[in-house]
Amino acid sequence: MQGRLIVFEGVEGGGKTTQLRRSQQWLIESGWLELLQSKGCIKRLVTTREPGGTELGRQLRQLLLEQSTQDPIHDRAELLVFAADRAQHVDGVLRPQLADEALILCDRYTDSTIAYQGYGRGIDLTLINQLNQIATDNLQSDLTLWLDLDVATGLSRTQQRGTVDRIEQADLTFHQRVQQGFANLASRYPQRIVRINANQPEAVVAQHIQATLSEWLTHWYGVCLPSPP
Ligand code: Z5A
Repeated sequence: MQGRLIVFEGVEGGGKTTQLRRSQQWLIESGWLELLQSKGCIKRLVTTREPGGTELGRQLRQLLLEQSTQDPIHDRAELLVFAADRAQHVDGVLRPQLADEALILCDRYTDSTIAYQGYGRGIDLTLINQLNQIATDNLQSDLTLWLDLDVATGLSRTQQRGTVDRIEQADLTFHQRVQQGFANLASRYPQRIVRINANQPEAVVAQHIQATLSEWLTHWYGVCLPSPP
């Protein structure tokens, strides 16, 4: 059969990492993974992220997120480093895994570049779309879960962690433009982007994601979990 790429997107603190892990655990514990494997639909479940899904990417991630006051990264350089991380990730992880029938859960992908570097930094969107095409060789997500959270709530969550990275330090209006970017993308590409209301308790958000994943897995593979007795 065919591998699939599921991406988690949204502003910082939206719960992407939390929900990606919960989804991985749920796919295993609910029996979905076993069902999909036993029917020959997929071979394995893989989790990954951008930036930092490869060895090169881990080094690029460090450069992108650490704060250097002496030599700040300029906007176009930042865009190109994210693109380099993505090109390495697509060729080294995503395409080989999809070709080998993996179901992939990925923390951020191309929509982050449109939202952050396009809407946030103000770089031309046509240019970013071209660069995304080059970096991905036209590999799109099969499903993107947009965790839609109020920007101030997300930033206050990340500030509670104590450390704030270079991009998180940008002002509130930057993050509001990023949020608008995700909203515009969701209304432009409803066939692949599903909005998840992330302004809810973790377990409620997880239930919404699980319902969405069940629906899409059934649509892709023509199988569904038997209802509990
Ligand atoms: N970036 C870019 O600019 N361009 C690109 O092309 C790409 C990325 C690919 C990646 O850093 C940075 O790179 C990111 C975008 C930019 N910008 N920043 N900053 P990252 O991967 O380290 O950052 P992140 O993706 O924003 O992760 P995050 O800040 O950790 O957010 P999150 O993964 O969405 O949230 P979380 O870690 O799951 O949860 C955050 C906290 O909230 C944590 O304490 C949870 O326990 C708590 N939480 C989660 N859900 C809930 C609910 N429902 N209620 C209450 N509390 C919750």
